[in-house]
Amino acid sequence: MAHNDQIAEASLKHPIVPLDKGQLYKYGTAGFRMNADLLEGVAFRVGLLAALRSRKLNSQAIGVMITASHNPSVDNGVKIVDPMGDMLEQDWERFATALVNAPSNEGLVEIYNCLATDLKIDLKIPAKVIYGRDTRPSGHKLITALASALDATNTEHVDYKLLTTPQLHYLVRATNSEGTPLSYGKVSEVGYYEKLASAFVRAMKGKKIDGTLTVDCANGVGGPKLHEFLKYIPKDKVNFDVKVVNDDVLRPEVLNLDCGADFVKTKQRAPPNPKTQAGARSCSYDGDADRIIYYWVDPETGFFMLDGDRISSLAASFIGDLVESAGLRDDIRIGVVQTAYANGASTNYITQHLKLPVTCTPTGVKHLHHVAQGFDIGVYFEANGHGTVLFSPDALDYFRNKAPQSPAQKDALETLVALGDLINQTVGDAISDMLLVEVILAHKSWTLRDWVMTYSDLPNRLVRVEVGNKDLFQTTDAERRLSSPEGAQDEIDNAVKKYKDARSFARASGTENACRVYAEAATRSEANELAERVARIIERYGQ
Ligand code: G16
Repeated sequence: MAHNDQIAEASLKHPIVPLDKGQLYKYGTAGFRMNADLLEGVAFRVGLLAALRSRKLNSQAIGVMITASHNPSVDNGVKIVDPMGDMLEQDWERFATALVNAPSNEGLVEIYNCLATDLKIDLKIPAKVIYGRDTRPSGHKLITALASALDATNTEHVDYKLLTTPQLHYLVRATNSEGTPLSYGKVSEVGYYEKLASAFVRAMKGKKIDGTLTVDCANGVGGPKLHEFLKYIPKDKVNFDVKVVNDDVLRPEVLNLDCGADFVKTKQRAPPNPKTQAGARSCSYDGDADRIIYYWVDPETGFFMLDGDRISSLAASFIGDLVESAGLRDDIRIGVVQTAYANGASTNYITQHLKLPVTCTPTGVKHLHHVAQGFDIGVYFEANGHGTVLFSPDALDYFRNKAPQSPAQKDALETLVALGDLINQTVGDAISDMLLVEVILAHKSWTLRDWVMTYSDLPNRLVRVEVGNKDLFQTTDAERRLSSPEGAQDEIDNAVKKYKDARSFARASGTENACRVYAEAATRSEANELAERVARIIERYGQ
């Protein structure tokens, strides 16, 4: 069989580290993610799978992103991107797991060949893999391991070096659609900036942005990339005043440290450094710039946060109005996708006020994306700020080709077309989502305070709980209930009953070695108390 000796030889240089207590490596919420010291062999083996996947899909380019996103800098991660720029097809996650957990070199070659035979993959046809990494120093070593697997399998590969995660997703789709009628844009980082900048200008339609936006880049790759992107906005067309903070990528230890979207969302406060000026319109990205949270500190009432649920309802409402103005309400089906973390008030607002259907999926944009694809316009956001809006090719065609009956209709159709280019269609993208929010606020002449006024969030609290073995915790009902360990869900139910308008659930994180507990209740103190109670239950069952 092809490549056997090369794989065996190269694999010796990038060995897999056995995990404690016979545990297995798992393809989690966003690929393999853990302490970077454990990942060299994983990156090599993911390279083998990416090559197989490319050959299975008639030599289309597959992406591999090296990032641990919101995790601390000692961690890293490896995830695979499918040809349209979406996440690896879920069926293939178990193949990735099988390859990565192969116990020996011989076992690895055997599983590789078995997969090729079972999946009817012709190992002689060309394969292509493109990849990028965030700013973590461990990224170099992992890229070397990945490239070594690609060389061993005679796979063409392109190293795009430092990228945000959504930029790699863009490049994968652009590569595979190049020269076709569905071309997604130029196959380069510059192509990404040009596409967003041009769509931003068109979507703004001459509207003015009010004041400065402060962007906290979590000291991650979003910092240099945002600086770069801003150069592409024509100042004479849009006056977008951005102050970039927490953009230090030279000291790895400060990545995601007391800043960034995850910090703001979980701590429900602004990053302490630099001090957020009262009233300043602010947002935070995460370490690989695929999540965004808006906020401001009110001089009188304190901190206000506009998270993924808020962006979702803002986008759904604005796009719904445009569809209405374009006279397409009966032709275009809009749907919203959330997870169990969505604030109950946002779900009520979307279903009752916007009159749009809401679907709940398990955590992980890979789940939300899939459901959103079932609509003409699918709006999906996780509360943590990770999400996007998908326009079906038919909907985009419709917007482009419908003959407007009035100036208002023409305006709405043009804005919809521009949004189709502005919003990253492959995955949640902090830069693109930020531009979307800025466009909407400018069109509505809204401040963040106006945006907050649309509805009141139910007080909520998210707690991270360290447990001995997070795999004990299995869920059902889109992660809203625990199916094991036995008895844990009954105890959570009993705790919830003690509070008014309350809800709580627990699940194992797919990106960290911990469980997460979410609680919502009528008052802040009750939400805090309930979250602590449920956290104690999880601690006890997780020992
Ligand atoms: C990843 C996923 C998100 C998910 C988050 C947290 O985000 O892409 O969809 O919400 O992990 O997942 P978990 O609760 O399982 O740890 P990121 O930004 O870290 O890649």
